Amino acid sequence: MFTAELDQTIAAVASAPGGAVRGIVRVSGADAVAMIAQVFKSSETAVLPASRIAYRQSGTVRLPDFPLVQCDAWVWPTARSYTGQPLVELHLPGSPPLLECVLESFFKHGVRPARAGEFTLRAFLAGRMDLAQAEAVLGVIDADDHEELTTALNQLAGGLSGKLFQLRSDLLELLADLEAGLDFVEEDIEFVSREEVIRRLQQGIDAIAQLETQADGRMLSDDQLRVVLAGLPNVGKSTLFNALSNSDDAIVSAVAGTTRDYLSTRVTCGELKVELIDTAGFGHSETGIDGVAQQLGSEQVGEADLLVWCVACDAVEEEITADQLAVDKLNARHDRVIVIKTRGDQVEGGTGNVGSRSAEEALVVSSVSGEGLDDLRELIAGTLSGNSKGERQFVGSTAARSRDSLRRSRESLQRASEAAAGRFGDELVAFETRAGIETLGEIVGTIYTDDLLDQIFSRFCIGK
Ligand SMILES: Nc1nc2c(ncn2[C@@H]2O[C@H](COP(=O)(O)OP(=O)(O)OP(=O)(O)O)[C@@H](O)[C@H]2O)c(=O)[nH]1
Ligand SMILES: [Mg+2]
Repeated sequence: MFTAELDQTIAAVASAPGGAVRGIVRVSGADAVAMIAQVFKSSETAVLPASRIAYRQSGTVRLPDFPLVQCDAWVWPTARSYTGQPLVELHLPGSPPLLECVLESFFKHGVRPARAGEFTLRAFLAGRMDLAQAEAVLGVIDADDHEELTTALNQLAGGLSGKLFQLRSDLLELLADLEAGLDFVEEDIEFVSREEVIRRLQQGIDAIAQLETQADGRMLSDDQLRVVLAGLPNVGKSTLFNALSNSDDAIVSAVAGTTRDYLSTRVTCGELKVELIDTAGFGHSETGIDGVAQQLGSEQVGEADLLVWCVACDAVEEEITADQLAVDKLNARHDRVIVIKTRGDQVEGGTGNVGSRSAEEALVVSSVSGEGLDDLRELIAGTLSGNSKGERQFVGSTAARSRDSLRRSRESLQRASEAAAGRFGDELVAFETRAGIETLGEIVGTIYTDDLLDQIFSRFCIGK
């Protein structure tokens, strides 16, 4: 669908929708410069050499139903532009009807409306940027905090692409050595020893595994992670919910069974944004002890990415027994449960008399004094991100798309390594290595399909 239409000249409003001080109309394609002449008249007399890479001219725009409008034209007359083809931007007062009218006059002269992401798609197809960088353009536009913006800008600058490029070129070198050996198989010349092949494959596998971890971490922060506060009635879950979210949304009272439904809010734990959920105390529904089982199977518990089980430091004997029963059941169903001790200020030294096994080493927090709250945030972030610190490499969409490619590439290299270790023929080792390299190529777009391009660029807005 895409590649055939590259010779068509396209145009769109490239500035944000709605009124603004400045508005931009962008035109790209072989006829871009000629098209501008239809509406724009430069007020400058000097004739610019056609060889210029880029220039700006001030002038006016003439439109049927408008008085003359002041306008600057930014012109990239050669392939050395964002899109890799002649490109012009008209910078005008940002009035939507004016911008529409300029566009209309282009469309009348045979220019086609640009599709979502089509300017960046052209940049990719012209080799001006790779796929990971193209996605980073979207990452920059969509970033909603400083960290996301930094990640996207790094990816746009080629941080991730550079790593992948290095990885691919190391593997290509290995492949060349393997294939050279295949050519001389009769002469029994070994260009690279088996040990060396295995070592270099392992380097590749390790590098990919590292990228996979980063892509996984990135996915975690993109999908809202659900952290559920659970525990017996009256242990201080709602108070903790309020303390962590700096709010007083949840109703708190000394009467056990205060929270009947659940509440949720977004909080930041370390580097992660999570959805924090306050639930009703276990075993306090009208159904008595059956309530524990019911709540274990509840939606909130079932869909939790992490359960923070709260035990009060000042719990009494029978509460401790009930707590141990409930937490054992929970542990049997969930692999992500952390136990904490609440109401830490209620007992001397803060450690409390909680006798249950699961709480022995537990973090002590107090929503009243604020003790342990920062540690709890860190503990939540650490548990959810598998303690994978380290800088972010991926914008979310690239991470989502790359995970599968990274995994398949690593598996191919693993098979290559097993073949090398198992004294299979070099052909097989070379075959799997080549497959691994090709799969890696999907991430930067050395290899792509129209479907993949459609999927990526249709998420852009028109004009980008
Ligand atoms: N001293 C002290 N009291 C606390 C703390 N956290 C909660 N409380 C008190 O403990 C009681 C119960 O608190 P809630 O937050 O309602 O407990 P809950 O676990 O949500 O209770 P249910 O919704 O009934 O299951 C209230 O009287 C709170 O004021 C704390 O850190 N220190
Ligand atoms: Mg509550």
